[in-house]
Amino acid sequence: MTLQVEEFRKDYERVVKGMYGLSVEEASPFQLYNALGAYVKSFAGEHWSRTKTEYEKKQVKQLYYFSMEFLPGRMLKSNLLNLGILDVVREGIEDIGLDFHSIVQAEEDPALGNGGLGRLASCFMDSIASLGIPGSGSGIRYRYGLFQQRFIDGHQVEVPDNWLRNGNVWEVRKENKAVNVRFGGQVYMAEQKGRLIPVYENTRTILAVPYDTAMIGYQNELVNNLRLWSAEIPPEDYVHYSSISAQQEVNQLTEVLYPDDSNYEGRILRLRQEYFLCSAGIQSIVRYYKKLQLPLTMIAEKVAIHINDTHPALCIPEFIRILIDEEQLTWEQAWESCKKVMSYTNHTIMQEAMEKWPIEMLKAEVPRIYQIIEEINRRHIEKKLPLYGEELTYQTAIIREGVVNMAHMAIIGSHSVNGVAQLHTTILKNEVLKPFYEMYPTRFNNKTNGITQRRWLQLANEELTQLIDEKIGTAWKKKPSELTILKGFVNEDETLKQLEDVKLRNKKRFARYVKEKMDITIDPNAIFDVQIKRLHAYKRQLLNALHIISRYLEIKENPNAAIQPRVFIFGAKAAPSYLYAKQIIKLINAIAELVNNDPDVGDKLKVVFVENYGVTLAELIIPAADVSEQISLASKEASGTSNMKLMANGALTVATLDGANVEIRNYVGEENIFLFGLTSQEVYEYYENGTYSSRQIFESNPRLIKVLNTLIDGTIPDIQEEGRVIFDSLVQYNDEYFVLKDFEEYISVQREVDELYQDKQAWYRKSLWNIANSGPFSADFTIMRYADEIWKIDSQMPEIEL
Ligand code: 26M
Repeated sequence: MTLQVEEFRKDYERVVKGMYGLSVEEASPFQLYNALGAYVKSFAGEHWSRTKTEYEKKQVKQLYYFSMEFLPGRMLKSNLLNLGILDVVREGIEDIGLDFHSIVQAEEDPALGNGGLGRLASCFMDSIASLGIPGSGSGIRYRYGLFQQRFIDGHQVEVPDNWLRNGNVWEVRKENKAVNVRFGGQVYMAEQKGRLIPVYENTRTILAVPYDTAMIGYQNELVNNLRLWSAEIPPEDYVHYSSISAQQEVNQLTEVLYPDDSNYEGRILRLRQEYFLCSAGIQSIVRYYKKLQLPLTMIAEKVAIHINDTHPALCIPEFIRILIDEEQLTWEQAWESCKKVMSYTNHTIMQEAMEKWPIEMLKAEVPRIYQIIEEINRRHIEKKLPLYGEELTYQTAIIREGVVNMAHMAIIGSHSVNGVAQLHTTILKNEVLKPFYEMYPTRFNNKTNGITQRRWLQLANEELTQLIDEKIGTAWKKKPSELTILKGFVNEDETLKQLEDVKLRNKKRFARYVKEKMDITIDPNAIFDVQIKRLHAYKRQLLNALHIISRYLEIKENPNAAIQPRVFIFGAKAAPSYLYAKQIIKLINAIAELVNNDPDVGDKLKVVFVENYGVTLAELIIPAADVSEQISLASKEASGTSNMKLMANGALTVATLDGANVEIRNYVGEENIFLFGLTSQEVYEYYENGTYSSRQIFESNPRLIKVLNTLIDGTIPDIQEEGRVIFDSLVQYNDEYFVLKDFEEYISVQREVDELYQDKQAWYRKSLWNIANSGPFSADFTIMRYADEIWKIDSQMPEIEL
């Protein structure tokens, strides 16, 4: 069925009139957006219901991807693209005389995630639908998303993100699919008909209401589901909710996303959120499975549950609870099914991010779940002790020193544990999870992350997409491996020039944004150097900042020297409670203030720290990037995904050998990436022999002395406190992330970047080479491997070939 422009126009005008009683000329951009959204939803509705019916009729095995975070970005354009009607709709809108762009911009960007992990979940949802894999997402419908970031005097200030203020056209409330989730109280076991069943007292019941959003496959007529749960007071239970405080507790539950992606704090509300998602999600899965009229002992043949980091790891005991308490399976039956059904992805080796819940908290909030965890732990120890001895067994215990170690539970209760890049998986096996690897060697596997080129190339960079189409045709859109055909063009001057033109136009577009929003003028002919990711010490935005200071000092010392102009672009939110990260934001903003207003500097150096970085801004920045900063301390960044997005858009990578930078290096070759810094092995060696002395490096490097002194000598305005704290962290407290150690090599590799940029042809040859090698980082590949090797789920599109 192909949509005609004329037909669309008529339909759309009717929808606008029907919804608002207005003509398209009278309607506001938001109204026009909302009406278009409603139109798109009804357009997809047919496929949505057909997909669901098909899955049910064929009784296909289904995946449930549990994640506390999803970061889908604006959905209008991606839905239009995937439905194959983007061009027709855009043309129709413009024929009417409306501005398509302003309609697109009227959509809120749902920030229901912190960063990499949440965005990965959304890339995966797009790939799962596009590959025809029966699968749905399971998450929380936070009333407020990740805070919006403002800068006041260069300091981060957080503003609540009221994203649902004007409603959400994509969601469908499914009140009839609501389930009850029980919290608190006491539980004891009583005998009934020869079985032990739990008896609950004084529990509070909260209603979990699902809101479904269509996950539309790429031009394949397939529509999956993203189910987000919202907490409500159960209507029949008003007696328990007469007090204001009881009502508030319910409303609080799904009120706001926890904004910390690096530092775990054992907050009771967070625990409730996690259990709420797990219980609602698992109940809904079991209810669906029972509709199929198959024995519960065979559930693993129809259901795969994936837990995105440990945040939804309570799926494991909740699954056991439902099967034994409510469905009367034996422990052994439930446990065997559980392991077959569950799989787990680890996203971090940072110790401070590991979830460990105090026993007392679990007992108080989810007493029955705690009993089950105890039993899992008891059986684990009982079974492994004779096989592995005390030390190893103790190291793998779920319950230890008063806390429940969620990663341990996730590994023991599932059949697959995967890391998110080769190096990360190796470190998990050999260091962080070594005892588990000894115990369960076959459970461990790698699934290097990926990105969806649909959003990050086709939608974000239409001009590059068009250029690629002209060169190699359009098959790469369904078969990302075909991007390698571009390798045949690296010696074609015309192609390189066209690539340069595309990049320049994208840079101009971003420059307009910067001018309008920040009133900073940046020269599109300068190198656009981009670091976009959450602010964290291990990601070393500070190293980038020190490089900028170093360049600034060079310019000041020698104002007339010819130097390659560069614009340093940052986008980063800091967790509200992460003081050091906020101090680095203030530092970078202060450097920007200094540098951008110094007449000696002019266009040679500019610093732009965009406010409120998120998916929408990423879509604007990434196509405009020349340089991709991937400079985490080796071993610390599990994978990174902005590295892949930037590469696919033709940026050259400045990188340590960390996370998926290793795979990027392997594909593009050493000559097409700027590597520097310690290797992860060297980092581990320093840990072992404890010989790192940042002070020694500082004192023996005159450039470092000059650069670091600007933090404390008043050169940089208004950073008395921050400058001192940061200086001390580097010199006094031995520089936890080896910034000083890697500084000199970083500076020198950046000089190579400048040199290469003098030769545009050489530069764009490498740029095109990077684009040509970005195919393997398609999330479609990643998901194929998850589906084949972990979930054992087939695509509904047998002909598919990537
Ligand atoms: C934990 C407990 C309480 C509150 C919040 C959290 C929490 C939330 C998000 C902890 C970690 C969170 O995210 C971590 C994350 O984004 N990790 C990144 O995952 C990406 C996808 O695999 C990788 O590419 C990044 O390297 C990794 O840092």
